[in-house]
Amino acid sequence: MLQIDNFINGSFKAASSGRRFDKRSPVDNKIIASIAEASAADVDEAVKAARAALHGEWGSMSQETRVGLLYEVADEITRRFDDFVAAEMEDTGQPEHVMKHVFIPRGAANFKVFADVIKNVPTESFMTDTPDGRGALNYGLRVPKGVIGVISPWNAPFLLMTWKVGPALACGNTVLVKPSEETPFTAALLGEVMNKVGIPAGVYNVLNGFGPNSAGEFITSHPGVDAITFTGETRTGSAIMKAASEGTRDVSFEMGGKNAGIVFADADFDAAVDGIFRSAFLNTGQVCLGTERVYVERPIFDKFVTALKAKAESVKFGRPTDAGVNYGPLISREHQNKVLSYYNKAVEEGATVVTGGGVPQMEGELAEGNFVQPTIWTGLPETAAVVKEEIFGPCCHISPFDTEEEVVAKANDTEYGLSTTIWTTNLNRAHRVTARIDVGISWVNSWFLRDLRTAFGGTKQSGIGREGGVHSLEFYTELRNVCIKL
Ligand code: NAD
Ligand code: 6OD
Repeated sequence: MLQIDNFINGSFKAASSGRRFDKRSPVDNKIIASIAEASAADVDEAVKAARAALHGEWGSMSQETRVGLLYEVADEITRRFDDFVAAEMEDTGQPEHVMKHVFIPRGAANFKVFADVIKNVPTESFMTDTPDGRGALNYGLRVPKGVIGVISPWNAPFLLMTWKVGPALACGNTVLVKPSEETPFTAALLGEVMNKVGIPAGVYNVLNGFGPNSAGEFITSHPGVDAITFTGETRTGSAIMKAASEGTRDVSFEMGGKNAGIVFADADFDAAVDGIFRSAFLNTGQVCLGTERVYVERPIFDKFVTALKAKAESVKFGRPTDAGVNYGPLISREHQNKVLSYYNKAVEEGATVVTGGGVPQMEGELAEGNFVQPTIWTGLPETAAVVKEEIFGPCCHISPFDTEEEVVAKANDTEYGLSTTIWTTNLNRAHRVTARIDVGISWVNSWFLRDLRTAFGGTKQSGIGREGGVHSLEFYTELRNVCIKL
């Protein structure tokens, strides 16, 4: 069976405690790997290695050499594309096309884009008048923040982990990565890539394990970790923020959402159905930007519900490697139970189940997998649990609306503020509505269309700070002002 060890100071190592945990396949729940669970001593060793790298070859490397190495990381990921696709597919159970077209290419792009950003974004400078007439030159200097703790989730493991590691390294930091316990494969593969291209030992470290009283907490509470970047659930963010308050360390948080999709009657109907189908059901609904609340203008409501139902019923479940399969399972049995409990709650709350609501009939070993049906509900009030709480599964509630005022109020009636997707052909309306919805990311006639130079993040309980483009530099560097009296 596959053994995955921690990656510390450029070497793969079993845990100093000898502890390991099992990794199960989402498609049949068989144990497919044994993972080393990092101890507090392992985390301490990684922090020391990361600090030494900052004071060693990595810290003194020219920017040109550093960004050149990051380009090589991206190229090596591309050379080993099939290995990364296979690893991520095994880990998540998601179909090959999602891996090949979104998750793995984005992982490689995350290294190149931020190498370009750090090379090309200037800092400010001011000439300052002084009473003696000689003046002073002020200029900004970006310096690395230090050792960064990167805590990642399981839903798009490689994309989300490299989205933080790419800019952190481009800015000259070193990292301790804690992949989700559910998806440790690609973080380990990236260790091989780092060694292959010659990233110095200690720059990239991977510590596997869980959250509380395990690698996650050991990293976030270690005083040698200078800042923490986290993607995951909002309540985990609260725990990490408490840990980061010791030593007043900086945090960047990308967290949960309960995002609204809004379809106006003037929308391109087919494009809107396709768009909402993707936003509600891609990756088996396990996308933070996903749309679990859909609002459709009344004149097209019935037609829209019928069209989305037909698409939801057309998916083909199975192993990602089987021909024709385009739909995968949820990540774990625990998550399947959570999603199914919401499916039951929707019925108890009086929902009309348009489609789905249960587990698909699977044959043989796949009957043990974490599959659930894409599910659509109508008829619930805005106060219903499945309309209010993040489920993180392949499901959405669809309600009709009559006015712009009404739909904006409904979209904003949530403790979250991550993203929205709006479908209309009226440009004035598009500008008006996006300006009024309280989220970090607004898509119009699209969803999850990403330009990595743009700001990414959430308002309210969906996040703290922004990453992407120059915004990543704000978090991953300290901006030092130098004032020289002339
Ligand atoms: P999670 O919060 O359970 O776990 C995320 C990571 O935090 C894991 O590595 C976990 O081991 C670690 N962790 C858990 N408790 C910890 C603690 N006390 N201290 C330190 N580390 C700890 O989230 P998940 O279930 O892996 O991911 C799903 C969630 O992530 C959803 O809520 C989703 O909306 C959110 N998400 C947000 C974004 C975004 O960009 N806003 C992107 C993807 C996922
Ligand atoms: O595209 C990204 O950069 C990003 N962070 C996506 C998040 C997806 C959430 O599941």
